[in-house]
Amino acid sequence: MCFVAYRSTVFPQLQSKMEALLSSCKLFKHWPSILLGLLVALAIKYIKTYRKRRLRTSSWEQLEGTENVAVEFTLADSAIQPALEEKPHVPFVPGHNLNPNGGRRFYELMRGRRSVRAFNANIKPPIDVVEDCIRAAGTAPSGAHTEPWTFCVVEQLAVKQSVREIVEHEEQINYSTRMHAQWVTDLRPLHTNAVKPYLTDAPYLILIFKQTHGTTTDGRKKLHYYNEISTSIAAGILLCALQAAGLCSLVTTPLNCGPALRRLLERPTNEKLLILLAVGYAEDNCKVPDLERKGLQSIMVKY
Ligand code: IYR
Repeated sequence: MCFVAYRSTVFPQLQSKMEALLSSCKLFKHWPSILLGLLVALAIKYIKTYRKRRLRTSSWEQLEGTENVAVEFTLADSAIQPALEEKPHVPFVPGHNLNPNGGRRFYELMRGRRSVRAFNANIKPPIDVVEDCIRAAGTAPSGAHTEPWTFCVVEQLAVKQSVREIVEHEEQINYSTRMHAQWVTDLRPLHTNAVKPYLTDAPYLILIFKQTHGTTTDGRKKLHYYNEISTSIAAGILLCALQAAGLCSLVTTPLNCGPALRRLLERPTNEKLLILLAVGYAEDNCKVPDLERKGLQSIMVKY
């Protein structure tokens, strides 16, 4: 407005020309019909989308936002069957009565968990212990009980060496170009860098894959709802189980390494690497950062 007012005092002829142009403009003359047209177009679009949904013609992108696996579903409502067998529910068997000390004891156990980056390469925990921990992880809740996870346990040195090569190659690029200066600086107190001896020293590497979809018993694509959150919960339970078994671990999420590691382990394309864990015993004289954890008052809000 100010601009027009200023210009009008300077260029009165220009102002009158602009006014004539505006009053002759069809857009201004016919705005009620244009508005009506737009509303009709929007209504048609809405009806079309609604009908598409009714036919269950949807893709993973619509259902899962960022999870980029394209799976088309074109079944009419009547042909859709649940992926799980529809059976009568069974009585719930409570595991234990309330143990008032259970939470405190579990906290005492878990507060001792630290991310360990230096592993004892000479002492290997029994595989049965690792297997029990993975069994525990497999008890995690999952979207529609789809159990959308795969735990790859690597103990062969040659495979660990290949994992290390892939990760170190990418981490060189991550630290030098992909991670911004603030990120690299924030990691300085943790003493991390692109060199990862723990990938070959740790007796076990556990690569946790989320399955973006599965296959039904009759060979159809099976939707894996909330596969990332479900697999992350399973990974959390695995960390607790490893801690309970007296094992040390390191959670890593190697940036840009997923596809190469998936190919190395010959996993199918519906599996995406979520977390790589190094597992074993800490090296003698292992040091960890001097960190504090937030207290209850700053992580819990009561209503
Ligand atoms: N993935 C890199 C960098 C890294 C990132 C975060 I965030 C950490 O908490 C620790 C490390 C690495 O493993 O070195």
